[in-house]
Amino acid sequence: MKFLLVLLFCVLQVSAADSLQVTDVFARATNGKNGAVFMTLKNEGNRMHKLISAKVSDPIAEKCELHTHVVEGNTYRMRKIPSIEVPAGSQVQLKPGGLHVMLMGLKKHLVQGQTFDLTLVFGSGANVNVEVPIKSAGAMSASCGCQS
Ligand SMILES: [Cu+2]
Repeated sequence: MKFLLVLLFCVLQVSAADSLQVTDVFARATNGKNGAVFMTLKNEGNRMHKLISAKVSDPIAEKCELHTHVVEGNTYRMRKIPSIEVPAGSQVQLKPGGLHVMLMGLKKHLVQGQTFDLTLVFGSGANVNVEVPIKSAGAMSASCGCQS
């Protein structure tokens, strides 16, 4: 019985974020007030993961928001969304012109070649820390209204 409880505890522990892989993380260099972070979220588990917020350490930006792009007429507009869902067994790409983590109120420029730390917060309560490399301003497609 005791063994079973220990086993159960272990299963609960690993189910939080271990089935989720965060890859291809990057931000684009900017001198503007806002920046954007992109990545691929891959869910190899058997239940949904939901990204509900993100955090950066104070000196970088005032806050982070989860954004998507919607088409209104001929223009792409960013819209704040409450969460990004990653269904079991699938992957979701955050990329220029689509979903992204928005850095609001940048307190310093994002300089190509530098990195910063980002914490991804999931609905399960799991926090995943990633290091974000800063790529050139036009990295991966140029058609994004993410800057300023
Ligand atoms: Cu945005």
